[in-house]
Amino acid sequence: MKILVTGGAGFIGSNYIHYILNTYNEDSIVNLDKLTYAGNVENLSIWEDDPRYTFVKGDINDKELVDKLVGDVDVIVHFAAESHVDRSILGPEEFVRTNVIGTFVLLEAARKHRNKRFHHVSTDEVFGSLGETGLFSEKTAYDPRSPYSASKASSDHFVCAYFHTYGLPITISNCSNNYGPYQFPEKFIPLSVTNLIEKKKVPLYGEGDNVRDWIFVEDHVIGIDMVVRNGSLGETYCFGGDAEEKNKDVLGGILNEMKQGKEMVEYVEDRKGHDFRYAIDSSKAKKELGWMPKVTFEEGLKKTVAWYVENEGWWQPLKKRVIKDITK
Ligand code: NAD
Ligand code: TDX
Repeated sequence: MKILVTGGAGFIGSNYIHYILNTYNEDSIVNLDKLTYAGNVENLSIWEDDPRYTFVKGDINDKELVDKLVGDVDVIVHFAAESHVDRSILGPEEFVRTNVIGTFVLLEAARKHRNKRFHHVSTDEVFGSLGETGLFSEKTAYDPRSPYSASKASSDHFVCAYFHTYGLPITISNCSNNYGPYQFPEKFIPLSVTNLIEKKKVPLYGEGDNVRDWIFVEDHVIGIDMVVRNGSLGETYCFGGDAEEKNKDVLGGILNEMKQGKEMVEYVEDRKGHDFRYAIDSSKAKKELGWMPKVTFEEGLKKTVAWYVENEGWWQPLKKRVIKDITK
């Protein structure tokens, strides 16, 4: 299979490319990435000389480039997006441009090239916010509440529309909060770990009572691969880690792992429109694809803390990039 990966220099895309190239000798990958602040081509430097891997620096909004690349592959696995909720609150425009229009550009190219197989990587945030009980599933109605989730919901709808209207062979996956190696240190877990390494306090929004369902990134990429190979066309699959945690307990676990005390927590103003709880019912993926999350939250958190401790040379320059970006 020749796969066009978009956004492969980001967190989940990098992990996906490592997994595919390590698992399947016969597959090759073209990685199209704009290298925004969140993209890091060095994540994949071990594949530079491998003939199965090609990197193309470019924008998914560049119609001519996208047309050329799509024409030359069997499958498109679409990760590229603006992905940080806080940034979408500060400036939503880029989220519309990349997440909505960029997805549309890719869909048009897939349609033009005689309906190329298209997998769209999406999020559980499109379903909105849960109260204390209940779970999101493939049947949950969309109810996005942040500019980020609204842009992802919009892209999901376009992908579905191309299946119903043009018969484009699509699948969609909606996943809960990922964590693990190569996650940009603006997201909660890597921000917490790297701040603590730097002996800085960790900002905890509101009372820290919001709940997320944490999935180790490798479990997510295995799920995506199963959908790409064996998923039913036109279908959505939800993936979650079966690991619901309050933010304050996640931070408690990190402090414990890093042998630091509660004085390192700084309670700060809450995020605007902060979704209270996300939790996923993955039974469809388990039943139809034989998928299961393998890494427990305790194991995954240990591995993640160890990875950031060992890879300071990876995240230090990225943290400087964020500070420059936000203060410019
Ligand atoms: P990320 O921010 O780490 O990476 C995004 C990548 O896309 C970067 O390499 C960036 O350079 C690239 N990109 C951005 N705009 C582009 C453009 N216009 N053209 C080409 N490349 C562009 O994001 P991530 O956390 O790896 O998320 C990947 C996908 O998974 C996103 O679609 C996101 O919505 C989805 N998702 C993420 C999570 C999560 O917890 N991180 C959970 C569920 C779904
Ligand atoms: O400094 C922080 N302090 C804090 O308390 C940050 C950055 C976050 N938080 C809270 C907000 C959330 O309740 O931690 C929780 C997780 O925050 P993020 O890491 O920003 O993730 P979230 O907003 O839940 O969205 C993530 O999961 C779904 C990804 O960023 C999305 O791309 C994905 O779609």
